[in-house]
Amino acid sequence: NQHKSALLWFTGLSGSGKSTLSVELEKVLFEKGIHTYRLDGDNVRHGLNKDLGFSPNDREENIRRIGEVSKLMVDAGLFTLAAFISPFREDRNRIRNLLDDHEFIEVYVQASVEVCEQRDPKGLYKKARSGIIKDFTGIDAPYEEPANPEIIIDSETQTVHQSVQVIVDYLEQKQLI
Ligand code: GGZ
Repeated sequence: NQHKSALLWFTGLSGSGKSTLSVELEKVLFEKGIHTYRLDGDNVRHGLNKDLGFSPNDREENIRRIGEVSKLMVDAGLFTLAAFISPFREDRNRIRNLLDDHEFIEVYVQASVEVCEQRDPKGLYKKARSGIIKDFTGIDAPYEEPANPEIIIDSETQTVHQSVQVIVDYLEQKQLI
């Protein structure tokens, strides 16, 4: 199966659906015989980046390291899926500049704070509201929307299945898969 390697970068608020979407997309890519690797908080913040918290500096360093690792993975020929809040536009653009044109695909998983807070799958918004967690993105820490993402997913109204299809269509149209 011929495919180019690329980095799909999912950005959005906690609870917007980044991880879910990347997991489901990975299944579809696997079925197509595409070699993928998925990076998210669960396999990065507990290992490589376990020294980092959620201050602006630590988030910047978190994203910087993940960008460098992602570049290595793309160089190794992997279709890499990275799902991180990555709240700062400049940090995301730095990763874009690390990669060749067409290798970096920014996927903005869009859902309002209100909707994410209603979902609150891990109860983190509740903790942020009550002050148990400080510097929580969307509550008392900023999120900068992408200015020109390759793909925008409306996770408030689209199903996961529909959203995966939007991404697959994009990749096929760009002849990346
Ligand atoms: C935002 C936090 C925070 C704070 C813990 N702010 O929904 P989750 O739980 O599973 O995903 C969130 C994850 C964010 O880690 P990232 O590495 O993606 O963040 S960043 O790109 O900004 O570096 C959330 C949990 O960690 N979490 N504290 N204060 N999210």
